[in-house]
Amino acid sequence: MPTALITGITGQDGSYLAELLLGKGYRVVGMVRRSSTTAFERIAHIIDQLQFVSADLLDQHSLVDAVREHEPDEIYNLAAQSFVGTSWTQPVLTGEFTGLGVTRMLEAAKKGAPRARFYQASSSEMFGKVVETPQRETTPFYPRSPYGVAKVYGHWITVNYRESFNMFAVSGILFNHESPRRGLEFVSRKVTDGVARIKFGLQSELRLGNLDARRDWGFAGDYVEAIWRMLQQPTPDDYVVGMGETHSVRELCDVAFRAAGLDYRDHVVQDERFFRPAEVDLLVADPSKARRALEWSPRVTFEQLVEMMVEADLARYQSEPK
Ligand code: NDP
Ligand code: GDR
Repeated sequence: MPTALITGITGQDGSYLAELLLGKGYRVVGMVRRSSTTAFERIAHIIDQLQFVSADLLDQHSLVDAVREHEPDEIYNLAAQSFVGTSWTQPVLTGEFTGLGVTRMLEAAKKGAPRARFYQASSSEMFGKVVETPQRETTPFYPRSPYGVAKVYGHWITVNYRESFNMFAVSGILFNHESPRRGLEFVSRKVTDGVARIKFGLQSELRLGNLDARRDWGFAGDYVEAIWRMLQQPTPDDYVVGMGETHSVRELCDVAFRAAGLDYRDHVVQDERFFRPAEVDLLVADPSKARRALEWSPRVTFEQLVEMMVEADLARYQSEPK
Protein backbone atom coordinates (compact mmCIF):
# COMPACT_ATOMS: atom_id res chain seq x y z
CA MET A 1 0.00 0.00 0.00
CA PRO A 2 1.70 3.27 -1.06
CA THR A 3 1.67 6.23 1.33
CA ALA A 4 0.77 9.76 0.24
CA LEU A 5 1.35 12.87 2.33
CA ILE A 6 -0.95 15.77 1.42
CA THR A 7 -0.30 19.29 2.69
CA GLY A 8 -3.48 21.40 2.48
CA ILE A 9 -5.74 18.37 2.91
CA THR A 10 -8.45 20.53 4.50
CA GLY A 11 -8.66 22.69 1.35
CA GLN A 12 -10.76 22.18 -1.77
CA ASP A 13 -8.15 20.24 -3.76
CA GLY A 14 -6.86 18.30 -0.75
CA SER A 15 -10.31 16.87 -0.13
CA TYR A 16 -10.79 15.67 -3.72
CA LEU A 17 -7.25 14.31 -3.95
CA ALA A 18 -7.66 12.42 -0.66
CA GLU A 19 -10.85 10.79 -1.99
CA LEU A 20 -9.09 9.81 -5.22
CA LEU A 21 -6.07 8.29 -3.45
CA LEU A 22 -8.16 6.38 -0.90
CA GLY A 23 -10.10 4.91 -3.83
CA LYS A 24 -6.78 3.73 -5.29
CA GLY A 25 -5.78 1.99 -2.04
CA TYR A 26 -3.28 4.55 -0.70
CA ARG A 27 -2.58 5.19 2.96
CA VAL A 28 -3.34 8.92 3.05
CA VAL A 29 -1.70 11.17 5.64
CA GLY A 30 -2.97 14.73 5.85
CA MET A 31 -0.75 17.49 7.16
CA VAL A 32 -2.75 19.99 9.20
CA ARG A 33 -1.71 23.07 11.12
CA ARG A 34 -2.67 23.64 14.71
CA SER A 35 -5.75 25.80 15.20
CA SER A 36 -8.13 26.52 18.09
CA THR A 37 -10.97 25.33 15.87
CA THR A 38 -10.94 22.49 13.35
CA ALA A 39 -11.77 23.12 9.70
CA PHE A 40 -12.46 19.57 8.55
CA GLU A 41 -15.83 20.13 6.78
CA ARG A 42 -14.51 19.16 3.37
CA ILE A 43 -13.07 15.85 4.59
CA ALA A 44 -15.65 14.99 7.25
CA HIS A 45 -17.07 12.16 5.13
CA ILE A 46 -13.69 10.36 4.86
CA ILE A 47 -12.09 11.38 8.13
CA ASP A 48 -12.07 7.83 9.56
CA GLN A 49 -9.98 6.62 6.62
CA LEU A 50 -7.30 9.33 6.95
CA GLN A 51 -4.31 9.78 9.21
CA PHE A 52 -3.13 13.20 10.30
CA VAL A 53 0.14 14.81 11.23
CA SER A 54 0.48 18.26 12.73
CA ALA A 55 2.91 20.63 11.00
CA ASP A 56 3.05 24.14 9.58
CA LEU A 57 4.58 25.53 6.39
CA LEU A 58 6.28 28.18 8.54
CA ASP A 59 8.02 25.63 10.75
CA GLN A 60 10.84 23.69 9.09
CA HIS A 61 11.35 21.19 11.93
CA SER A 62 7.70 20.18 11.99
CA LEU A 63 7.80 19.49 8.24
CA VAL A 64 10.94 17.34 8.46
CA ASP A 65 9.47 15.41 11.40
CA ALA A 66 6.19 14.84 9.52
CA VAL A 67 7.98 13.42 6.48
CA ARG A 68 10.38 11.30 8.57
CA GLU A 69 7.56 9.88 10.66
CA HIS A 70 5.38 8.79 7.73
CA GLU A 71 7.98 8.00 5.00
CA PRO A 72 5.64 8.87 2.11
CA ASP A 73 6.08 7.54 -1.41
CA GLU A 74 4.35 10.62 -2.78
CA ILE A 75 4.14 14.16 -1.38
CA TYR A 76 1.47 16.54 -2.66
CA ASN A 77 2.26 20.12 -1.63
CA LEU A 78 -1.13 21.84 -1.89
CA ALA A 79 -0.96 24.08 1.19
CA ALA A 80 -0.70 27.81 0.51
CA GLN A 81 -2.26 31.20 1.14
CA SER A 82 -4.30 30.73 -2.02
CA PHE A 83 -6.53 33.81 -2.28
CA VAL A 84 -5.06 36.33 -4.72
CA GLY A 85 -6.95 39.30 -3.18
CA THR A 86 -5.43 38.73 0.27
CA SER A 87 -1.94 38.62 -1.20
CA TRP A 88 -1.94 42.43 -1.57
CA THR A 89 -2.92 43.00 2.06
CA GLN A 90 -0.68 40.21 3.44
CA PRO A 91 2.19 40.08 0.93
CA VAL A 92 4.88 38.99 3.37
CA LEU A 93 2.80 36.14 4.80
CA THR A 94 1.87 35.08 1.28
CA GLY A 95 5.57 34.97 0.39
CA GLU A 96 6.30 32.88 3.48
CA PHE A 97 3.48 30.35 2.91
CA THR A 98 3.15 30.23 -0.84
CA GLY A 99 6.77 30.86 -1.82
CA LEU A 100 9.28 29.87 0.89
CA GLY A 101 6.88 27.19 2.17
CA VAL A 102 7.68 25.23 -1.00
CA THR A 103 11.42 25.28 -0.22
CA ARG A 104 10.70 24.13 3.30
CA MET A 105 8.62 21.21 1.98
CA LEU A 106 11.30 20.31 -0.58
CA GLU A 107 13.94 20.39 2.16
CA ALA A 108 11.74 18.17 4.32
CA ALA A 109 11.39 15.73 1.41
CA LYS A 110 15.13 15.80 0.67
CA LYS A 111 16.00 15.07 4.30
CA GLY A 112 13.15 12.74 5.24
CA ALA A 113 12.17 10.88 2.06
CA PRO A 114 14.54 11.75 -0.80
CA ARG A 115 13.07 9.13 -3.11
CA ALA A 116 9.49 10.35 -2.62
CA ARG A 117 7.78 11.84 -5.66
CA PHE A 118 6.92 15.50 -5.05
CA TYR A 119 4.07 17.54 -6.52
CA GLN A 120 4.03 21.35 -6.35
CA ALA A 121 0.70 23.15 -6.86
CA SER A 122 1.71 25.85 -9.32
CA SER A 123 -0.77 28.24 -10.88
CA SER A 124 -1.89 29.93 -14.08
CA GLU A 125 -1.57 33.17 -12.07
CA MET A 126 2.14 32.91 -12.92
CA PHE A 127 1.22 33.87 -16.51
CA GLY A 128 -0.54 37.01 -15.23
CA LYS A 129 -0.28 39.74 -17.88
CA VAL A 130 -0.03 37.10 -20.56
CA VAL A 131 2.65 37.34 -23.22
CA GLU A 132 1.15 34.51 -25.29
CA THR A 133 -2.33 33.02 -25.80
CA PRO A 134 -3.17 30.26 -25.10
CA GLN A 135 -0.70 29.67 -22.28
CA ARG A 136 1.43 26.53 -22.25
CA GLU A 137 4.43 25.10 -20.40
CA THR A 138 6.90 27.27 -22.36
CA THR A 139 4.99 30.57 -22.01
CA PRO A 140 7.10 33.10 -20.05
CA PHE A 141 5.74 34.16 -16.65
CA TYR A 142 4.57 37.72 -15.86
CA PRO A 143 2.84 37.53 -12.46
CA ARG A 144 0.50 40.36 -11.46
CA SER A 145 0.04 39.84 -7.71
CA PRO A 146 2.18 38.97 -4.68
CA TYR A 147 0.49 35.56 -4.87
CA GLY A 148 1.56 35.09 -8.49
CA VAL A 149 5.10 36.21 -7.68
CA ALA A 150 5.28 33.72 -4.79
CA LYS A 151 4.03 30.92 -7.06
CA VAL A 152 6.73 31.73 -9.63
CA TYR A 153 9.32 31.28 -6.88
CA GLY A 154 7.65 27.99 -5.84
CA HIS A 155 7.71 26.76 -9.43
CA TRP A 156 11.38 27.51 -10.01
CA ILE A 157 12.57 26.15 -6.67
CA THR A 158 10.78 22.89 -7.55
CA VAL A 159 12.53 22.77 -10.93
CA ASN A 160 15.79 23.63 -9.19
CA TYR A 161 15.53 20.78 -6.65
CA ARG A 162 14.76 18.40 -9.50
CA GLU A 163 17.84 19.52 -11.41
CA SER A 164 20.14 19.96 -8.39
CA PHE A 165 19.32 16.88 -6.36
CA ASN A 166 17.80 14.57 -8.95
CA MET A 167 14.51 14.54 -7.06
CA PHE A 168 11.28 13.43 -8.75
CA ALA A 169 9.73 16.89 -8.34
CA VAL A 170 6.99 18.14 -10.67
CA SER A 171 5.14 21.40 -11.00
CA GLY A 172 1.51 21.29 -12.12
CA ILE A 173 0.48 24.62 -13.63
CA LEU A 174 -3.24 24.43 -12.98
CA PHE A 175 -5.81 26.92 -14.25
CA ASN A 176 -8.81 27.88 -12.07
CA HIS A 177 -10.75 24.89 -10.83
CA GLU A 178 -13.88 25.08 -8.77
CA SER A 179 -16.48 22.90 -7.06
CA PRO A 180 -19.22 23.08 -4.45
CA ARG A 181 -16.32 22.91 -1.93
CA ARG A 182 -14.69 26.11 -3.23
CA GLY A 183 -14.04 28.81 -0.60
CA LEU A 184 -16.72 31.51 -0.48
CA GLU A 185 -14.32 34.35 -1.33
CA PHE A 186 -13.50 33.06 -4.84
CA VAL A 187 -15.68 34.52 -7.58
CA SER A 188 -17.33 31.27 -8.75
CA ARG A 189 -18.54 30.32 -5.29
CA LYS A 190 -19.35 33.92 -4.35
CA VAL A 191 -21.67 33.99 -7.37
CA THR A 192 -23.33 30.58 -6.81
CA ASP A 193 -23.78 31.26 -3.10
CA GLY A 194 -25.15 34.71 -3.98
CA VAL A 195 -27.61 33.16 -6.43
CA ALA A 196 -28.91 30.84 -3.69
CA ARG A 197 -29.19 33.69 -1.16
CA ILE A 198 -31.12 35.80 -3.66
CA LYS A 199 -33.37 32.87 -4.56
CA PHE A 200 -34.22 32.39 -0.87
CA GLY A 201 -34.84 36.09 -0.34
CA LEU A 202 -31.83 36.60 1.94
CA GLN A 203 -30.40 39.38 -0.25
CA SER A 204 -31.38 41.09 -3.49
CA GLU A 205 -28.08 42.20 -4.99
CA LEU A 206 -24.63 40.73 -5.46
CA ARG A 207 -21.66 43.11 -5.49
CA LEU A 208 -18.72 41.98 -7.62
CA GLY A 209 -15.55 43.49 -9.07
CA ASN A 210 -14.32 43.24 -12.66
CA LEU A 211 -16.99 41.45 -14.71
CA ASP A 212 -14.82 41.47 -17.85
CA ALA A 213 -11.97 39.35 -16.44
CA ARG A 214 -11.72 36.05 -18.30
CA ARG A 215 -10.70 32.71 -16.83
CA ASP A 216 -10.37 29.09 -17.91
CA TRP A 217 -12.57 27.39 -15.29
CA GLY A 218 -12.79 23.60 -14.77
CA PHE A 219 -13.95 21.12 -12.12
CA ALA A 220 -11.56 20.38 -9.22
CA GLY A 221 -12.57 16.70 -9.17
CA ASP A 222 -11.23 16.34 -12.72
CA TYR A 223 -8.01 18.24 -12.00
CA VAL A 224 -6.84 16.07 -9.08
CA GLU A 225 -6.82 13.14 -11.52
CA ALA A 226 -4.25 15.03 -13.62
CA ILE A 227 -2.21 15.78 -10.48
CA TRP A 228 -2.04 12.09 -9.57
CA ARG A 229 -1.10 11.11 -13.13
CA MET A 230 1.87 13.53 -13.09
CA LEU A 231 3.45 11.52 -10.28
CA GLN A 232 2.94 8.19 -12.08
CA GLN A 233 5.06 9.15 -15.10
CA PRO A 234 8.46 7.53 -15.74
CA THR A 235 10.25 10.91 -15.52
CA PRO A 236 9.41 14.17 -13.74
CA ASP A 237 8.13 17.05 -15.87
CA ASP A 238 5.84 20.10 -15.68
CA TYR A 239 2.32 20.27 -17.12
CA VAL A 240 -0.34 22.87 -17.85
CA VAL A 241 -3.85 21.70 -16.89
CA GLY A 242 -6.97 23.54 -18.02
CA MET A 243 -10.03 23.26 -20.21
CA GLY A 244 -8.68 25.24 -23.16
CA GLU A 245 -11.61 27.66 -23.17
CA THR A 246 -12.17 31.02 -21.57
CA HIS A 247 -15.25 32.73 -20.09
CA SER A 248 -15.80 36.13 -18.52
CA VAL A 249 -17.06 36.68 -14.99
CA ARG A 250 -20.15 38.12 -16.68
CA GLU A 251 -20.76 34.83 -18.52
CA LEU A 252 -20.28 32.96 -15.25
CA CYS A 253 -22.99 35.15 -13.70
CA ASP A 254 -25.28 34.60 -16.67
CA VAL A 255 -25.05 30.79 -16.45
CA ALA A 256 -25.35 30.74 -12.64
CA PHE A 257 -28.38 33.03 -12.38
CA ARG A 258 -30.14 31.27 -15.26
CA ALA A 259 -29.65 27.92 -13.47
CA ALA A 260 -31.92 29.29 -10.72
CA GLY A 261 -34.42 30.92 -13.09
CA LEU A 262 -32.99 34.43 -12.49
CA ASP A 263 -31.44 37.16 -14.67
CA TYR A 264 -28.05 38.37 -13.42
CA ARG A 265 -28.70 41.87 -14.84
CA ASP A 266 -31.40 42.35 -12.18
CA HIS A 267 -29.03 41.60 -9.30
CA VAL A 268 -25.32 42.00 -10.05
CA VAL A 269 -23.75 45.36 -9.17
CA GLN A 270 -20.17 46.20 -10.14
CA ASP A 271 -18.38 47.62 -7.10
CA GLU A 272 -14.95 49.32 -7.19
CA ARG A 273 -14.12 47.81 -3.80
CA PHE A 274 -13.67 44.40 -5.41
CA PHE A 275 -11.35 45.55 -8.18
CA ARG A 276 -7.73 44.48 -7.82
CA PRO A 277 -4.66 46.78 -7.83
CA ALA A 278 -3.42 44.85 -10.89
CA GLU A 279 -5.67 42.50 -12.83
CA VAL A 280 -5.11 39.33 -14.80
CA ASP A 281 -7.40 40.05 -17.73
CA LEU A 282 -7.35 36.83 -19.70
CA LEU A 283 -6.30 33.25 -19.06
CA VAL A 284 -6.78 30.28 -21.37
CA ALA A 285 -4.82 27.06 -21.24
CA ASP A 286 -3.25 24.99 -23.96
CA PRO A 287 -3.54 21.63 -22.15
CA SER A 288 -2.40 19.54 -25.12
CA LYS A 289 0.73 18.20 -23.37
CA ALA A 290 -1.31 16.94 -20.38
CA ARG A 291 -3.89 15.42 -22.69
CA ARG A 292 -1.23 13.65 -24.71
CA ALA A 293 1.35 12.61 -22.11
CA LEU A 294 -0.97 12.03 -19.15
CA GLU A 295 -3.91 10.85 -21.27
CA TRP A 296 -5.97 13.24 -19.15
CA SER A 297 -9.28 14.74 -20.17
CA PRO A 298 -11.87 16.60 -18.11
CA ARG A 299 -15.39 15.19 -17.76
CA VAL A 300 -17.32 18.23 -16.48
CA THR A 301 -17.95 21.20 -18.80
CA PHE A 302 -18.00 24.84 -17.69
CA GLU A 303 -21.80 24.99 -17.81
CA GLN A 304 -22.18 21.69 -15.90
CA LEU A 305 -19.72 22.94 -13.28
CA VAL A 306 -21.59 26.19 -12.66
CA GLU A 307 -24.95 24.40 -12.56
CA MET A 308 -23.56 21.80 -10.13
CA MET A 309 -22.38 24.58 -7.82
CA VAL A 310 -25.69 26.46 -7.97
CA GLU A 311 -27.61 23.26 -7.22
CA ALA A 312 -25.37 22.49 -4.24
CA ASP A 313 -25.80 26.00 -2.80
CA LEU A 314 -29.57 25.93 -3.34
CA ALA A 315 -29.73 22.55 -1.56
CA ARG A 316 -27.64 23.90 1.32
CA TYR A 317 -29.95 26.88 1.91
CA GLN A 318 -32.98 24.63 1.44
CA SER A 319 -31.86 22.36 4.28
CA GLU A 320 -30.52 25.03 6.63
CA PRO A 321 -31.30 28.65 5.63
CA LYS A 322 -28.57 31.04 6.76
P1 NDP B 1 -7.53 26.21 -0.39
O1 NDP B 1 -7.37 27.65 -0.03
O2 NDP B 1 -8.91 25.62 -0.46
O3 NDP B 1 -6.68 25.32 0.64
C1 NDP B 1 -5.43 25.75 1.13
C2 NDP B 1 -4.93 24.75 2.14
O4 NDP B 1 -3.63 25.18 2.62
C3 NDP B 1 -5.80 24.56 3.38
O5 NDP B 1 -5.84 23.20 3.71
C4 NDP B 1 -5.03 25.34 4.44
O6 NDP B 1 -5.25 24.87 5.75
C5 NDP B 1 -3.59 25.05 4.03
N1 NDP B 1 -2.62 25.96 4.61
C6 NDP B 1 -2.57 27.30 4.44
N2 NDP B 1 -1.54 27.80 5.13
C7 NDP B 1 -0.91 26.77 5.74
C8 NDP B 1 0.22 26.66 6.61
N3 NDP B 1 0.94 27.72 6.98
N4 NDP B 1 0.60 25.43 7.05
C9 NDP B 1 -0.12 24.35 6.69
N5 NDP B 1 -1.21 24.39 5.90
C10 NDP B 1 -1.59 25.60 5.42
O7 NDP B 1 -6.78 25.99 -1.79
P2 NDP B 1 -7.14 25.02 -3.03
O8 NDP B 1 -7.45 23.68 -2.52
O9 NDP B 1 -8.07 25.71 -3.94
O10 NDP B 1 -5.74 25.01 -3.80
C11 NDP B 1 -4.71 24.06 -3.46
C12 NDP B 1 -3.37 24.57 -3.96
O11 NDP B 1 -3.42 24.71 -5.37
C13 NDP B 1 -2.95 25.92 -3.43
O12 NDP B 1 -1.53 25.91 -3.31
C14 NDP B 1 -3.36 26.89 -4.52
O13 NDP B 1 -2.58 28.06 -4.47
C15 NDP B 1 -3.08 26.05 -5.74
N6 NDP B 1 -3.86 26.35 -6.92
C16 NDP B 1 -5.24 26.36 -6.84
C17 NDP B 1 -6.00 26.55 -7.97
C18 NDP B 1 -7.49 26.58 -7.92
O14 NDP B 1 -8.10 27.06 -8.89
N7 NDP B 1 -8.13 26.07 -6.87
C19 NDP B 1 -5.35 26.76 -9.30
C20 NDP B 1 -3.90 26.69 -9.26
C21 NDP B 1 -3.20 26.49 -8.11
P3 NDP B 1 -6.39 25.51 6.75
O15 NDP B 1 -7.62 24.68 6.52
O16 NDP B 1 -5.76 25.30 8.09
O17 NDP B 1 -6.57 26.95 6.35
P1 GDR C 1 -8.17 33.92 -9.11
O1 GDR C 1 -9.65 33.55 -8.61
O2 GDR C 1 -7.74 35.25 -8.64
O3 GDR C 1 -8.17 33.67 -10.59
O4 GDR C 1 -7.30 32.82 -8.35
P2 GDR C 1 -10.88 34.45 -8.12
O5 GDR C 1 -12.07 33.58 -8.22
O6 GDR C 1 -10.61 35.11 -6.81
O7 GDR C 1 -10.93 35.63 -9.23
C1 GDR C 1 -11.18 35.35 -10.60
C2 GDR C 1 -11.45 36.64 -11.35
O8 GDR C 1 -12.73 37.16 -10.96
C3 GDR C 1 -12.61 38.56 -10.78
N1 GDR C 1 -13.65 39.03 -9.87
C4 GDR C 1 -13.76 38.70 -8.57
N2 GDR C 1 -13.03 37.86 -7.81
C5 GDR C 1 -13.41 37.71 -6.51
N3 GDR C 1 -12.72 36.84 -5.74
N4 GDR C 1 -14.46 38.39 -5.97
C6 GDR C 1 -15.23 39.26 -6.72
O9 GDR C 1 -16.17 39.88 -6.22
C7 GDR C 1 -14.86 39.42 -8.09
N5 GDR C 1 -15.38 40.14 -9.11
C8 GDR C 1 -14.63 39.90 -10.18
C9 GDR C 1 -11.20 38.74 -10.23
O10 GDR C 1 -10.79 40.11 -10.37
C10 GDR C 1 -10.43 37.76 -11.10
O11 GDR C 1 -10.09 38.36 -12.32
C11 GDR C 1 -7.71 31.48 -8.20
C12 GDR C 1 -7.14 30.92 -6.90
O12 GDR C 1 -7.67 29.63 -6.67
C13 GDR C 1 -5.64 30.83 -6.97
O13 GDR C 1 -5.15 30.14 -5.80
C14 GDR C 1 -5.27 30.02 -8.22
O14 GDR C 1 -3.87 29.93 -8.33
C15 GDR C 1 -5.86 30.66 -9.46
O15 GDR C 1 -7.26 30.71 -9.30
C16 GDR C 1 -5.54 29.87 -10.71
